Amino acid sequence: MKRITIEKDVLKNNNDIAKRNREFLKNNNIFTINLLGSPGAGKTSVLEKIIDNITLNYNMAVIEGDLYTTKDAMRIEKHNIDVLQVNTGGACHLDASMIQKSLNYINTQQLDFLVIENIGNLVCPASYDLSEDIKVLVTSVTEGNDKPLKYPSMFQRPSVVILNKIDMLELTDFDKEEFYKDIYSINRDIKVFEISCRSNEGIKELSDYFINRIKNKKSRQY
Ligand SMILES: Nc1nc2c(ncn2[C@@H]2O[C@H](COP(=O)(O)OP(=O)(O)O)[C@@H](O)[C@H]2O)c(=O)[nH]1
Ligand SMILES: [Mg+2]
Repeated sequence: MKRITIEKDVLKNNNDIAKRNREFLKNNNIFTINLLGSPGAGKTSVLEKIIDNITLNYNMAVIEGDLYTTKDAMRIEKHNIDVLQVNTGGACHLDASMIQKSLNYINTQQLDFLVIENIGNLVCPASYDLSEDIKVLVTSVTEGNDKPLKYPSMFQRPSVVILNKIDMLELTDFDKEEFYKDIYSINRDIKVFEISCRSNEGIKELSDYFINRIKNKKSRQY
């Protein structure tokens, strides 16, 4: 029987490019996150909330992944930071070669913090290394607390989970106890921030966390 394993080859190629990007980002001390989550979880809203806190002292840029539109990039642009829209034309995730190209269009000279908002999807983006320092997953109470066990690879790899729309908790049957039990059963070291982009709960703590990570990267303590 003839057989080829395409996914492995694709991922190896991706990892090779990601390695080169990572070297560049490391040499320039740019703390980079890969922001993941389902459509509507609040990825762009979280960015809109933290940008002002971060840019008080640091330079930030955003790569916005989307299938076809520039809607998210237009939201970020209003905050006067460097933003680049990457349209995948239907592909369900970003890959390292897209980031490699994007880096040519971003002013990386004085850049401290790079956010890559991935395509909204709880499956494919988990496998692709985009040369980030950490993966950050945004999930929200309106999605239900069963997502960690239903999409374990999405919860296994991130260092940080943002539980968004906490303002809606009372309106849903979201079971926090079960959620925490499930995510820690998948990833014991995961850090969780409960936030609301509506009431601003937890936004300061989340911003401070990123600021600390930016500082550590600059002093090369990772
Ligand atoms: N009630 C509530 N709505 C939110 C919150 N965060 C985002 N939303 C809404 O959720 C929808 C999707 O948000 P968006 O940031 O576009 O999600 P993305 O697709 O993950 O980037 C928008 O209508 C937001 O206004 C929140 O904390 N509370
Ligand atoms: Mg978005």
